[in-house]
Amino acid sequence: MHALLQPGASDALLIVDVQNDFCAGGALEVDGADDVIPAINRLAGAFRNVLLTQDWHPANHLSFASSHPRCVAFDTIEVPYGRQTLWPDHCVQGTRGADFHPRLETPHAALVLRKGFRREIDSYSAFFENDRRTRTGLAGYLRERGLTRLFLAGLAFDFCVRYSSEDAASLGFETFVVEDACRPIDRNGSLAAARAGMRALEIACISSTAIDGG
Ligand code: VGL
Ligand code: ZN
Repeated sequence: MHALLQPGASDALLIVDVQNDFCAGGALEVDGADDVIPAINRLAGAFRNVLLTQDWHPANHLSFASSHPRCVAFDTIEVPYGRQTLWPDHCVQGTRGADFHPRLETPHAALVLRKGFRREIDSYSAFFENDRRTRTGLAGYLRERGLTRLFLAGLAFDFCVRYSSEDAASLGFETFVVEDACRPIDRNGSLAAARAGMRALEIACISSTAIDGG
């Protein structure tokens, strides 16, 4: 029997993009997304420090296939910072699709970090935008608050959770991904690539049952 992880004062739960557009009936629906909400709510109850990310795009965002006349969703194109997957319009600022799922229960969340709000840069990671240079400020926030261990859950496992966890680990945070509280998009090998990328950085993929109260 392993000892349960005990969330403490220097631990934070980062809940990634649990928004209507990634959930059932949403514009970029992730299979099974709604099924993780009870686990995320339980986890949130076990942490004193809960932070949320919110994908938050302007209507004509560069990551939208609709912004590129000859492209369709899930194409990849070259943009000034490298390759970018194109998505259906999703999480448009101020729309219902960008709202958090109504069954997400995180009244004690301390921070909502919005990302992807610059028209010309997408942002999967909660730390660096897709140009890999523009910082969101999250590392400074965590350090200033003395939060050294980060647990991630949410959507999608192979995009925003993956890149957030990889950046967290690279920046020196002790990083855990609560895999049963995530769901992947799983397109064009993205799930296998995510597992390999996370393994290379020795990111611990754990079950919520390994967390006391989770
Ligand atoms: C995401 C694709 C586009 C995510 C956000 O939250 O994983 N994926 N925007
Ligand atoms: Zn997005």
